[in-house]
Amino acid sequence: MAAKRRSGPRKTSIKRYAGAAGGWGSLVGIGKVALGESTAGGADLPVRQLLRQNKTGGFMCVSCAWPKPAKPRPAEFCENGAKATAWDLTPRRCTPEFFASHTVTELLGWSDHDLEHAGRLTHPLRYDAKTDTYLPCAWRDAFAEIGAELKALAPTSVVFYASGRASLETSYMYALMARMYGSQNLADSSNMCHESTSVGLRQSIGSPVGTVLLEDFQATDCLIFFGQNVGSNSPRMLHDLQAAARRGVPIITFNPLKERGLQRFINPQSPFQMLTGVATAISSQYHQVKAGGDIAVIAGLCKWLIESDDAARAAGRPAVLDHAFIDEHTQGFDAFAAFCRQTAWADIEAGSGLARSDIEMAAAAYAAAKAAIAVYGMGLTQHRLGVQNVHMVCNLLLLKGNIGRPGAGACPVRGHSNVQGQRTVGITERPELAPLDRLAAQYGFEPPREKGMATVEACEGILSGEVKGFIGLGGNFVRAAPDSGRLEPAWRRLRLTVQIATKLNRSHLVNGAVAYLLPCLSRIEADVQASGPQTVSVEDSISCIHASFGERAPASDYLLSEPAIVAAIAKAALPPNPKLDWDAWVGDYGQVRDAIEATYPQWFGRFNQRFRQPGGFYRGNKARLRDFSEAAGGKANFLVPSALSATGFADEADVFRLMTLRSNDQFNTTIYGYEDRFRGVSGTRDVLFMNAADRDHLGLSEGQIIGLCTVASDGHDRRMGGLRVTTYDIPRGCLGTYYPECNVLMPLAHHALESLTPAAKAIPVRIIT
Ligand SMILES: Nc1nc2c(c(=O)[nH]1)N[C@H]1C(S)=C(S)[C@@H](COP(=O)(O)OP(=O)(O)OC[C@H]3O[C@@H](n4cnc5c(=O)[nH]c(N)nc54)[C@H](O)[C@@H]3O)O[C@H]1N2
Ligand SMILES: Nc1nc2c(c(=O)[nH]1)N[C@H]1C(S)=C(S)[C@@H](COP(=O)(O)OP(=O)(O)OC[C@H]3O[C@@H](n4cnc5c(=O)[nH]c(N)nc54)[C@H](O)[C@@H]3O)O[C@H]1N2
Ligand SMILES: [Mo]
Repeated sequence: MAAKRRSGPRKTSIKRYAGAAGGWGSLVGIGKVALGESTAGGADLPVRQLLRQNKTGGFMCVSCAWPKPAKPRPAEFCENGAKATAWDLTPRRCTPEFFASHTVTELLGWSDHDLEHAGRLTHPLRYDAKTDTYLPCAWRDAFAEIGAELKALAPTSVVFYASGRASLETSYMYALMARMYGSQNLADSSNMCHESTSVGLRQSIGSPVGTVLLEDFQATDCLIFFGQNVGSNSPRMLHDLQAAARRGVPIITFNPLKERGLQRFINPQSPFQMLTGVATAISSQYHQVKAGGDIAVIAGLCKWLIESDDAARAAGRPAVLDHAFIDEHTQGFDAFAAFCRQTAWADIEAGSGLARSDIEMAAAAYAAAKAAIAVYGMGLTQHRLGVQNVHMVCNLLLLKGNIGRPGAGACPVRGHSNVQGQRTVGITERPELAPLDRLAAQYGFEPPREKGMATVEACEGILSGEVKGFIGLGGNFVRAAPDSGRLEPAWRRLRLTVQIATKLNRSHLVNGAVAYLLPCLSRIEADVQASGPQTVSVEDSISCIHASFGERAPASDYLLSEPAIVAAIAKAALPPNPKLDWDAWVGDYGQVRDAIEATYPQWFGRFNQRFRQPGGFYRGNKARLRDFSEAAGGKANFLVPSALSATGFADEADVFRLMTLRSNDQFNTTIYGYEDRFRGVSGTRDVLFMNAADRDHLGLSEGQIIGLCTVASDGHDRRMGGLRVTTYDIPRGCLGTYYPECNVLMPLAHHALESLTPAAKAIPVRIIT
């Protein structure tokens, strides 16, 4: 199943990287992608576009969702944001001639990198089984056939997937179209990502999203990081961390790997740092917790806080916990405190892989801080007990009243640039999370009321045959989802696959009987409609909503905007509706924003007037105001975990916890290149990071090529080979390799309880030689 590489051999090297995050290395990294892209067609480096990135009046970066400050730096982009821009603005084109000379079967042998490297898609395409190629078609014919196919299918058998990049306007239209059609199967990339946050944070504090703003990073006294790789995945945050570190704020990191961005940073915008090479140390404490060990760690932190508080109060010293907050705003404290007191340090040490003294040191730093922020990412959410990981973060914050005051709060770092916003405007399979009554009144239709399919359920439906049609608004579903080895053959039994995309990827090649590939504008490009040039909007990781204006000439004259494509499919599949004029919406996205405002007046008041404001407008958050009325029982909840290990499987001899990782040279399934500079890996992605003691115990040698097989009892054989043993500073019993190549190993059923987030950070595997 692993795709072969088409591009020529690369020089492979694995060595320790001594540099800091940022610095000259980041400029070289930008240069490689930007030059690589521009030399293809002789175009200029996209410098003008980079200087418009994340600025008022400019466009919002298509890479991560980290907030865009009201007062941007001269260059408000990072290495990876610049790569994402260069990747979209490439002069390479993936034309009908390209498809005429490569069959789909041949392209299935190409790597993820080579497929996207073919350039921007230029024409609408329809799969032709006779020639096994994609052939160009007219937009009109494409929409007519898609509409007819959708009409013939049962609405509940069609999945409407969205990857988190599409704008608020497009996402609102897309969700509305799906519901008017009769499907609540609004699966989203966030199902594979921060769904554990959406579920867990809501249960703990009543808010599905984080509670901090950028200004809190300036006011905080302590930052705790769990499982988020800032240097690769949200590098602009390094500026906020650097400022905090310089103020002497303790930054305490829990991560199995020593990630470079969490260790030290050279600000590329500081001439002093660039010339002297003097880096800012980021983490003041770095604890290499075992994968899946965070519940144990946080139980230890809380145990120390609670027992220190007991002792302090008994001795008449000031309390360690914020009792006033706990009494007024929370429930469940006694049960949680009892759990922490009962949990033995030996179990905490065994579960976390850390020494008691290290956990105590972290707890003492947290206890001393007046205000603390907990930052976290996939290292917490992508576990069998991922939702409980999130509960534990909240428990820790609640003990000291660290929610709803300056410098304090929960900060889940979102992935795709508008993934949080897509949920805000209705992309959800859960009926209780969408304002269905309001939609019914606004548009005069009866929306589906039953729960739809999230990503994992969509995969189950594809495997069982229940799902017959799939529309993808961006993304690379087959590659990003678990169990890709089982999914791919099942996928081919689909009747209809429609992919709205900017670049070619593997999901487009594993097609249904009737298959369309519909190319769209990138957000960086000019989008001119009947009323003139259009602006779209996105919501960042801290719930601020920004305007994004593209001005670059489109990659091809045949491209349509995402709203135009969604509207055309809606018109073809749905009966006319006197209350909704899709053409008027496409002609003027301001009208879509008015419609969003009408559906969500609590967040989007005066949307069109406010959305160009520098720094975006904040749509508010009740938990931030210490209003926990939306949590069960109307108060913030201390929640007791069901186990100390988040992995969901018992430890067994020679069974490892496999973490699936991102390199510094990829955005999810988009592989820019083969340089994971921070981890010292160059020229290859086929590596298996492992501890030297584990390597020796198994009698393996550095560089040896081995394979992995998944430990599962469902009768499916999941294995991959060709991985190079790479000795690494990683806790014993843990392994690391790159996603998405390894997704063949991830069983569909191995997902977080309740949130169904695939448990990609601890897959039980054995090494095979
Ligand atoms: N350049 C770039 N930027 C991106 C992306 C990208 O691929 N490339 N992807 C975007 C998307 S969609 C997302 S969701 C985010 C993802 O960004 P992150 O949330 O940073 O996700 P990952 O890189 O998957 O891994 C997170 C970290 O978790 C650690 N980890 C693994 N297991 C555990 C554990 O059990 N406990 C703890 N404490 N740590 C653990 C890993 O070592 C790693 O450092 O980034 C977004 N931004
Ligand atoms: N093993 C493992 N699996 C994982 C993860 C992991 O850590 N480990 N992470 C999970 C996470 S956090 C996520 S978010 C998912 C990601 O899953 P997806 O969001 O489905 O995947 P991406 O790789 O982000 O999608 C890339 C494709 O999007 C298309 N695209 C890019 N820009 C645009 C645009 O502007 N418009 C449109 N219409 N299309 C565009 C391009 O065709 C490109 O090929 O993967 C998940 N899978
Ligand atoms: Mo994500």
